Amino acid sequence: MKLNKEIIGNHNADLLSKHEAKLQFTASEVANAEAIIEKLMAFQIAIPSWALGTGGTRFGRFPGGGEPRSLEEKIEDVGLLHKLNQSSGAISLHIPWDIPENYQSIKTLAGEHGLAFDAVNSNTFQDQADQKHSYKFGSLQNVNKAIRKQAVDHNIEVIKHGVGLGSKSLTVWLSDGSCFPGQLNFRKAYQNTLESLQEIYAALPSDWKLFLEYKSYEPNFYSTTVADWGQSLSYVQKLGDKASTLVDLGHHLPNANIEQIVGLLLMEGKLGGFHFNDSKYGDDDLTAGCVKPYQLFLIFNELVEGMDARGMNHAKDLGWMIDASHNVKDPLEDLLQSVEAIMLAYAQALSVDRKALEKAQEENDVTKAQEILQNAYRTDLRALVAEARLRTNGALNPVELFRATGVRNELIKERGAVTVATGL
Ligand code: LRH
Ligand code: MN
Repeated sequence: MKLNKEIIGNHNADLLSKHEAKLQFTASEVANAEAIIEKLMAFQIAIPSWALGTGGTRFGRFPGGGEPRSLEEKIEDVGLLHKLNQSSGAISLHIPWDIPENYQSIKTLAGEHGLAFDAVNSNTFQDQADQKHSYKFGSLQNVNKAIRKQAVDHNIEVIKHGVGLGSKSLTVWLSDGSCFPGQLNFRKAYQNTLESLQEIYAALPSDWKLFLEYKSYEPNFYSTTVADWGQSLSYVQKLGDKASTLVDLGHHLPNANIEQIVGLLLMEGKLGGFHFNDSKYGDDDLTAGCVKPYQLFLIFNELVEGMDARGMNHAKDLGWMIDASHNVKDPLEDLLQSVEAIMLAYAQALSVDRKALEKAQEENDVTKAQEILQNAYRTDLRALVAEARLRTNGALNPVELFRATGVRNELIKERGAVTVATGL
């Protein structure tokens, strides 16, 4: 399905006058509109290869049709998202769901779509058909050394695939833990996991990073061996400079203050990246910003403040990735909305008057500090995000154009109504 420059150009021409009126008004509301647009144009968010099909739960899965049947078709779908919003310039693969058979042809295809390869993800939370040992009782934590070795070898295999594709980071999420009190010796599980991670760390190329993703529960429901930011930080501080913590927004216990966690991990120099999504209850993997948009803004507020305090490059120095699962929506529409919500939260955080906020904080002027943040959040900056797309030949309204061009119907004609994409 080729969405070409002409189709996007005609779409933008129809919306241009209304856009320019909104842009002019927004620019009058915000001191640094131009600088914000520049930052947005440089900001790229990686799309998870495992979220291009319909997700499901143990209670059911309702496939929508036209789903990608191969890694090549997944790259085409991410290429299509990137053509629409010019902010999805990378894909994050999950092994073995997306093993690249031929690195060169996959790299060439990704290049044709303007895509890079972000972090590669290992998978020691499922047993593969040809696997010698089961991960039923964990992988890197397992009491059985042969099972730990199998999991370490898998992660080293994943690094190899990443090197072949030009990726520069490995994300390790461990479902390891226990379901009942007494089942696990927490100290031994930690030691086994650390030793195993040290073997994986030793296999990292010199210019690579290792992201250790924590999660409070599921699939284990009593303890998780990398359960929260403190435990992840404890591991990555022992591993070394190439290791840092990955924050998946859905992996926290209810009411956790994620923006504070982000601020402190940045301060420690151990924040590696994100899996953006949203949730109301557990690891719901919903569209970013769809339930707690103010929290997403507050997270970016900590990111802008903390990254500027360390002189970090916003676009390059952290891993910006989505991790979502789509049970009732078109996966591509859902991902377009997630990118939009993330770009908007970033734009709002960039519009915060940092000097005024710092002054209010130093004077304990709580109301003033709150007013500064809430004004930024309550100022509609969608025209700046749209302008960044327009200047990079993206669509002014990606979801509207996706629908208007009937992309999903085209994909169903091309791929069939009952196709299942590998992933969750
Ligand atoms: C675990 C997780 C992890 C992935 C998986 C697909 O919940 O967030 O990042 O490996 O989802
Ligand atoms: Mn995740």
